Amino acid sequence: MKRLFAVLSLCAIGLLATNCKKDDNPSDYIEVPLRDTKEVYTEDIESIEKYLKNNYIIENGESISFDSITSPKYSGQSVLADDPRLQSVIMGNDDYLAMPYTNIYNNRTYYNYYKSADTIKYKIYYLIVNEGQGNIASPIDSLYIKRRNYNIKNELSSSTFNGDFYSFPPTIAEYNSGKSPKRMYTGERQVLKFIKTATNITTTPDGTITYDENSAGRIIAFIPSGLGQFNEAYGKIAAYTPWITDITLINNLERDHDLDGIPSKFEVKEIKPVEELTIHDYFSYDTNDNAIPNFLDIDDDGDGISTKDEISYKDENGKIKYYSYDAPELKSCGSDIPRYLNNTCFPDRVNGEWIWN
Ligand SMILES: [Ca+2]
Ligand SMILES: [Ca+2]
Ligand SMILES: [Ca+2]
Repeated sequence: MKRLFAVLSLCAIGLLATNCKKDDNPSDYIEVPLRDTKEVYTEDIESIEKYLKNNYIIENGESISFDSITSPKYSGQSVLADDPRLQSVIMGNDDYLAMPYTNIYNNRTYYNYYKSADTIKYKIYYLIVNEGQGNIASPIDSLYIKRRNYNIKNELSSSTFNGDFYSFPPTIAEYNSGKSPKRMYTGERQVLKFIKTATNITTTPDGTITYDENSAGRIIAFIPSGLGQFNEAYGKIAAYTPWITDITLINNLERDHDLDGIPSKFEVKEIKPVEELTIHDYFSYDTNDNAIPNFLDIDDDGDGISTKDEISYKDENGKIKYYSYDAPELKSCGSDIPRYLNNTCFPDRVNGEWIWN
């Protein structure tokens, strides 16, 4: 990840000219020059294609592993490259880093976000083991998955046998709770659009998730390091090497990332009835052009009145309630644009309360 968001590091901001090395203090962090993204990708895709010609999949019910044709166990099985399920797709690097922070003056949480500078078009080979029968998850849903990752020597690097919960980006609620949800690499997240969640998902009081076992989508993908760890080794996956991921998608959870009362799925540029929404549809939708996309922005039109206040009203008992994002009441300024997206439509403040005329 370091490469993708180098702009964040002290190195990139202040010390680039000296390659982050300060001679007066030998304990200072020394940044190793990163390798060229394109050069690494060329190597990675070559390794993946070679891997696919020289390895085979072993499927034994739920259990899946990989082995080489040079292994003593090999007995003529077809290699992955000849598996009729093998497909490929070209993908950009759609990684984003969204970092919430709390403004000490008003104690509110805001986000900064950074987009990857990588422009390479990556080829991802993948194999759908099970399409799944539940939902297609949106790119910003939180996900409950099982995952096993391998290096291209078929060594298991990490495994979430019982499933794990991942958020992208982390929500304000998660941030405030002090928990840091796990984050999937972009290459893994992007291939999940090819499969669906499970059905009949229930959570028992002790937090165990149950679902119809055969209904969960499962995909295996062969991912170049540029869409993942790149220069940082983890587990048995070395820096600058591709990896194999075997993901079972169990559940998706829609979020309200900025807690402004509007579910993130409605804070998006356009509804594309045929095509699935992409991550860019969310991150590029920024009504007030303040470099914070609406789904992460607590004041979407930038008029100084938070979206949550703009959609609120008092019921007959004086209790504060909230209109739905598309309620006709929000078109109170005679425009079709709801008032939380219209910076020319704002209320008067009378005795500490917002009064809409
Ligand atoms: Ca929201
Ligand atoms: Ca918002
Ligand atoms: Ca506003």
